[in-house]
Amino acid sequence: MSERSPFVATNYHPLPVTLARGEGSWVWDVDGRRYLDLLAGYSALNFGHRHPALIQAAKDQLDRLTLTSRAFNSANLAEFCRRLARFCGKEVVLPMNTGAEAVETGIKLARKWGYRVKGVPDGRAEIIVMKGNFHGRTSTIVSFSDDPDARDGYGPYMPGFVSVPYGDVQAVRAAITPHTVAVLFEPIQGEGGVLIPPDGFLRDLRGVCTEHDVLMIADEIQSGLGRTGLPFACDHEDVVPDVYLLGKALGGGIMPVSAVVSDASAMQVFTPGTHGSTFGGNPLAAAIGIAVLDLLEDGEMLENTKRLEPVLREGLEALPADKVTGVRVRGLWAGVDLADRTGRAYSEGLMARGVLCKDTHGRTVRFAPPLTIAEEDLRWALGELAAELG
Ligand code: IF1
Repeated sequence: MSERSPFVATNYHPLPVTLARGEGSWVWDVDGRRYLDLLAGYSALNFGHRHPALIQAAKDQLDRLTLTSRAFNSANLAEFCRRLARFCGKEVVLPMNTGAEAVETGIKLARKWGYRVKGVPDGRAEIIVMKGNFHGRTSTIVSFSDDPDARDGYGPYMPGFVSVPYGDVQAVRAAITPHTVAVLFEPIQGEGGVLIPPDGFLRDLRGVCTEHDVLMIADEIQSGLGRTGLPFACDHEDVVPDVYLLGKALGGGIMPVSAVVSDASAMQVFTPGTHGSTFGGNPLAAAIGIAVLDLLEDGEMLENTKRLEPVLREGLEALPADKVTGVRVRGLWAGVDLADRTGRAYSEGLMARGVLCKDTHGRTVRFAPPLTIAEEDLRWALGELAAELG
């Protein structure tokens, strides 16, 4: 039961598996076969499938109120924003839905801040981005992608972005002009293959942004909310960006919930009517978001991630050296470069063994299990990874 349907648009090429049920780190296909989910919805399922506390929070809210629109206040929006701001060490939260919307909101914030606060001449704002980035699929965002699949055929492209090599702070410095309003970056590049920048990059970038009065905008949509064993990937260098972009796991794997989080000095550029969303910050999203923050603040999730990181690393580093040319691990997030096959072929082989993961860019495969994964399940999967390499 895995045929393609002619009714489903062909913008994806999924593995030939059709899932019907999930619980924790495991999913079942329509024939009842069980798989360990080592992709976890690209980190949207950081707490696993149907975490009981998240499902309960959603069910309770479904029985009260689901949507108000922002034309009216809802009881738990303020609480969600207060909790998320505190979690981020920031002052103000602007809720949206998808990651791409959070990125778009960050771009709008940076431009308007540039014109209204920094004094950049209207229409001239520049934003520095990194080569190999992935920030979403809108026509503006793909304008500064260098992945031909994501970008080609969608012009005319949005101007105002300057791209520099990832992890190269000198290149950032050289690209800054009086019109630069922001640097938008992923603290770890997910689609790039879980690329970790050189030590000190985040700290140096923080310094450059402060020195030149440029907003440091961290896209923590995939890297944040526990994936790396700390609340944010920026925490690994004790760096606090000016703006956090959050999504994926914020919705608990139940629905899209994203947010832009910053201090009031930047966020105040948004006045009534200048930005918004029908669904952003809706009561159901807020209830789930609060339950997600409860889980993150409880600490158990981060503990499990830190405890299992060495298990994942040692398991991947023990894979045969003639079959694996690169291994990158941070928290429960890994990219593995293969010598003799594509990531796709390897993912298909692993699927047949009951392990689900996803390729990226040809010979790379990435793993991002739920942060709740049991050690024995992870160890079993690592055995299958090795066996599949032969
Ligand atoms: C697809 C990748 C992952 C993201 C970062 C913003 C967004 C994403 C750092 C946009 C989204 C996705 C979306 C999904 C595949 C995927 C992905 F391979 F493309 F890079 F996760 F690794 N910033 N990532 O990673 O968030 O609007 O989707 O909610 O587009 O096929 P979104």
